[in-house]
Amino acid sequence: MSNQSVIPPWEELLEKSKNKTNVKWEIRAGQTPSNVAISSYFNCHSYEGKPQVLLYRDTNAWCPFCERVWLALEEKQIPFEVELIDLRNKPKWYTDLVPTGLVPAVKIDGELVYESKSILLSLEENFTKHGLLPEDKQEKEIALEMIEACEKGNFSRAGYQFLLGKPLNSTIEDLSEKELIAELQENFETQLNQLEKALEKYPSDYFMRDFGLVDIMYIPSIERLAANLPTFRGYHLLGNEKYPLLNRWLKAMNKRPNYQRIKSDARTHNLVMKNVFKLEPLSQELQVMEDEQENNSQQDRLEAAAKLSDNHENVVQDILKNSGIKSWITDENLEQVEEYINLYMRFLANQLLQNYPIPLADEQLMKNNEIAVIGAVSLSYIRNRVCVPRDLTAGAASQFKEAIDKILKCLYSSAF
Ligand SMILES: N[C@@H](CCC(=O)N[C@@H](CS)C(=O)NCC(=O)O)C(=O)O
Repeated sequence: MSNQSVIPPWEELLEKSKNKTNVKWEIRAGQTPSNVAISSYFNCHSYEGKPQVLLYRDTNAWCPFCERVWLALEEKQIPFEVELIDLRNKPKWYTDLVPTGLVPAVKIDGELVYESKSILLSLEENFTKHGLLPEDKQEKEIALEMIEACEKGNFSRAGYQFLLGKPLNSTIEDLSEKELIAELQENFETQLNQLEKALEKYPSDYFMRDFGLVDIMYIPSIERLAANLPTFRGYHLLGNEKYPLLNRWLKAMNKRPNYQRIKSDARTHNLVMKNVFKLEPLSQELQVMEDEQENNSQQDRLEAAAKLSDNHENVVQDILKNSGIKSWITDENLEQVEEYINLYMRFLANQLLQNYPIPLADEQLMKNNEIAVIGAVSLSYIRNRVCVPRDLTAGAASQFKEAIDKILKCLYSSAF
């Protein structure tokens, strides 16, 4: 094939992108997910021996409680290993180990700690560097009270009751659906007002004088509600003028590189709600308002290019197996189709790397209908499949989708 001149081989794509990206991951051949993020501590420090911390978290990285611990570990620059637990099929050794059977759990120097709040406090105790609690005694007391209040769950309970449109524990009888939603909205707004008041206390963007555990406790539920409420309830937290300090806080959180690295995106949160929790979106358009990504598009593109290059074998097999392509090809042309999928993935990795205004590929790839249809299906499939931050960080995923859209646009205008 003559495309070699236009699209570099995988080795070159990987070399060009991997060395320049700040994100590190581990490839897990034959497993799901096929790549997993590793402690960013390893990016900047050489480390010998076993890290002191082992984090048990959910396979998909959807768990809000795991997100707390993951963020704290990154903010405190603690090197850690990760063991993924499949929540739909929890291994017996895990339920034997952890009394609640829930994630997250950690081992710190071999000692088990579980429950996200206890883990956060235990990390503070064991790793004093990059402290996440105020040094001042009185302020520390206030922070601990706020952590307790968050742990009690009144805020997230009110948010999820409003999102789901039903009280979780009690029943409010004799109300029409409209009245019930109005009541649940009022409950939630009472909680939001309390957060707004709490954010007023210190002259900073955060709950306390500096970023810390209180912010870490709250961010996973607020991140999810900010994504889900517009889509499933038509209610916006982002940009809501009633909550300027909460919006300022979210902006400040989004500026933190460690948070950018571990957060999910609105699209993934909405897909989880729709597909796993079977919530009906208000419109076909799932994503109503995307939260802010810190603009670091070159780094994000490099991450996406590098992960795709490193993981291309798994990606190609995933497309072949799950995109539907297999149902309309024969055994005789399987190898050829696999080669084309591979080529389109290289085309995508190269586009991410080069950021061409008009994606550059061999004529055959763009203009031959039979070949282009393989590209269109493959690209559309992985565009919709990407799960944040399981497969890519939020910023990298948005660059990934942007590059795919550019290629698809060219494919449709030249081939079909
Ligand atoms: N209070 C716990 C809650 C942890 C939790 O509910 N984890 C969920 C995942 S989001 C879980 O492990 N679910 C599995 C199950 O219920 O069996 C904490 O803060 O760590």
